Amino acid sequence: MSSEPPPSMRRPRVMGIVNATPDSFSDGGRFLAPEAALGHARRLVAEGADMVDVGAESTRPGAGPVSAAVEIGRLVPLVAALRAGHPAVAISVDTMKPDVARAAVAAGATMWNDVTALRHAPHSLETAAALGCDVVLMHMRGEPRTMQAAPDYDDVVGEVAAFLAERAEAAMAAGVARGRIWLDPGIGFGKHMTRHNLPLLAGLDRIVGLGFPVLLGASRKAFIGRLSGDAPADRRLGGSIAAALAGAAAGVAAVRVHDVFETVQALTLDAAIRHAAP
Ligand code: HH2
Repeated sequence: MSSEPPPSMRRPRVMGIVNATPDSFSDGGRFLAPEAALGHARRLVAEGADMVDVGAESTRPGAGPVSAAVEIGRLVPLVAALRAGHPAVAISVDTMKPDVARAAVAAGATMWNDVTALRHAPHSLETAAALGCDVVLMHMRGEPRTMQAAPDYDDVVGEVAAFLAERAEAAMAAGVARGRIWLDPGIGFGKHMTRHNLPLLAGLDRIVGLGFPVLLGASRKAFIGRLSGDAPADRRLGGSIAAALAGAAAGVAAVRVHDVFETVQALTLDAAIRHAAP
């Protein structure tokens, strides 16, 4: 008998977040020390993470920039140790710098998660093609420092979808294999808390309809706090799970989350209930 679950039991993969940064919005400073970051990554794998996303530069609005050398110094030992201990886990590196992506892939990362959709450096596109790893192209309006200054759209879902389709074309034209490309609507990146993030979550099926695997990152983001009495980042688990379930209903391929155990549980139950439907 095949161990592959039936289609109705399939759930999005869960990507656990490891921020080796002093200033990330929900866990800044907790995992900056190399042992703390590695311990956290191992815990996420033990809790059921299918993928781990490691980052060393916060994209929080107003966060300070980090040099490539500092990012590489934080990420490479972490990726190498994680790869050595967990040969099967997918390791994603959250960076906008091609030199950092190259060093992380050499150390064992399998995915480049770029919040600028390969627009940050002139050689981003060709580096992604040369590395041959999976690549996440995320939508962002503006740049992290200024992106939350009055973002405006006529049709947020249509504009995000058009941007992602254009970036996928650009990546393929530069030599990135179609099968390596993931898309991400960039919840919270140059989006009004509720006027843009909520329609994007409601319209995820249109992003999925572009024909690439979609990654959704809504975990603990500010719009969840805004909708729940300004709850702080560590009290946004319920809303984060609601967003992950919306992603599952729309057919996203993976969700990027801080709370791996609880998200795996929710998505597994969701899939099991749909499978049991008479
Ligand atoms: N969100 C954050 C960072 N990277 N990458 C993708 N592909 N999608 C996202 O939604 C996304 C991302 C922001 O969250 P976090 O890593 O928790 O915080 P910070 O950027 O402050 O490190």
